Amino acid sequence: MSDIEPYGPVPTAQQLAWQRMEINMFCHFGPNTFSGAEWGDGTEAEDLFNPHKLNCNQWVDVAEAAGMKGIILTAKHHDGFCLWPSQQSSHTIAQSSWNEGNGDVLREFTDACRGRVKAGVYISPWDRNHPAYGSDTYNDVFINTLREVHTTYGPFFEQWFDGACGEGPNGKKQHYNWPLFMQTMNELNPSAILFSDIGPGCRWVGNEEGRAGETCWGTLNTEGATPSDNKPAPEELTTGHQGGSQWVPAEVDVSIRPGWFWHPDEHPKSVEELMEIYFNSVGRNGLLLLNVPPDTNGRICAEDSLRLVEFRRERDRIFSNDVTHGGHAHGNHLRGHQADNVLDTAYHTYWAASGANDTLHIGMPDANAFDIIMLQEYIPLGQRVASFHIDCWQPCLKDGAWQVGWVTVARGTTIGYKRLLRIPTVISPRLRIVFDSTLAAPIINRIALFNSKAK
Ligand code: FUL
Repeated sequence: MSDIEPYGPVPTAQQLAWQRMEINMFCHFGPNTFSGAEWGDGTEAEDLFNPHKLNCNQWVDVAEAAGMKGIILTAKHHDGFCLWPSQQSSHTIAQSSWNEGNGDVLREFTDACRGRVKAGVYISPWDRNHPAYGSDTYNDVFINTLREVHTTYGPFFEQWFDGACGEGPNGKKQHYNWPLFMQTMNELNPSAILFSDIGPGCRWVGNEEGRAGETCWGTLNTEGATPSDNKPAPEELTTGHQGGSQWVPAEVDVSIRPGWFWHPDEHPKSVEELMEIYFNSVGRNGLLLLNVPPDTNGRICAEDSLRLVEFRRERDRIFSNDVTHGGHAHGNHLRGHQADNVLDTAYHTYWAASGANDTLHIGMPDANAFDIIMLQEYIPLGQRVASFHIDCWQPCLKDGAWQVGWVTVARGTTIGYKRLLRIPTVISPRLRIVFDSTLAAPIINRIALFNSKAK
C-alpha cells in the first residue's frame, strides 16, 4: 500500500501483472489452418484438422525465445470447431480421425505452458456450426462451454471474448447475454483478465493494425455500453477516455502475417514493421498481443520463429543500454518519494511530485547521445499525465548568436504504463520533463534514454 492517495480508477493486481507482461502471443489454429479460409463457415469436415506433427512445447519455446510471457490459443473460432473434445458440440477433434479421435490440443497446450508461460484462451461466441446459434438456448450452450473449458483446463490468465456476431441457421442474429458470460467467468476464475471490446479486464484497441492511440488512456467509460453491438466508436477505444470511470487498458491484437491463420503463401512482417508495432503498442500504454499462427504441421514455422528472435534481438540491442546510468534526478517531491527513484529499475519505487506542474530534471555525468525516451507512470496510483514536453540543455541559436539553453526535443500527451518517444538524435547532459497538463500531481516510476544507433 502506498502512502499516496490514488487518483481515479486504478488497475487491479491482475491488471497490473497483465500490463507488465508487455508482449504476449496469440495462436490462431483450427480448420482454417488447413482450408486456407479466415472465417470457416462451420461445414468443414472434422478430418480436415490434421496437425500430424503437433508440438505445443515448440510454441512455448518460440514464445520464450521471443520474450513473450503468455500465449492465448483460439480453442474455438467462428467455425465452431473445438480443439478439445467438448460435450457441448458435435464439431470437435473427437469427431476427427486425428489421433483416432483421442487428441486434445487444449490439453497439450496447457500442459506445455505450465511453469513456463501463462496460458490464455479464446472461445468465440460466434459459432457458425452450432445448431442452437441464433436462439436463447445458445447462450446456455456458450455458458456450458465456458464452464467446461475453465474447470477442465484452467486456470487461464485471460479469457478472450471476440465481439464478432453473425446470423444463425434460422437467419437470426444471436443476442449474446454478456452480463451472464462475465458473471460466469467471475465465478469460474475471478483472477482472469476478461478481454472484450469494452473489458472489464482489458479492451480492444479499435483496430487490427497494431496501433494504440498516441493519446492512450487506461481508463474508459463503459456505463450503458456492451461488447459487439453497443460499444464506443473504434477511435474511442484507440484512445480510451480521459477521466473514464473504469480501468480498462488497451490490448493491441495484430498478426505477424497478413491473415490470423497460417496460409502457405503468406509471410511474416519484417523486423522494422514489428518494431514499429512495438513502439505503437507497448510504447503507447498498450499490451501487444502478437498473433503467430501454427502451420499445418502444428508447429510455428521456421520463418516466423526466426523473425521473432530477430525482433527480440533488436529490442535487446536498443533497450539494454540506458544512457541515464550514473545520473541524478531532482524535482520537488512528496514524503520520501524522491526524484532519483525514476532512474532505478525497481517497479515500486517512484517520484511523487509535490504539485501538478512540478518539473523533473535529469542530469548525467556526460553529454550522451540518445534518440529514444522512455517514460513510465506508476499506474497503481492512477494515470495522471495528459500532456508534457521534454527540453534538453544544448547549444541553440538565439537572436543570431549561439548560446546554451533549453531546447524542446519532444512533446507528448499521455504516458500511462509506458511511453516510448522517438526523436532525432540529441547529445546532451541534462534534460527536464515539463508537465503541461495533469489530472493530479505526476507519479513517475521510470525514465530511461536509449540510443537506437548504438552498436
Ligand atoms: C476478429 C475475428 O473475426 C478474427 O478472425 C480474429 O480472430 C480476430 C482476432 O478477431 O474479431
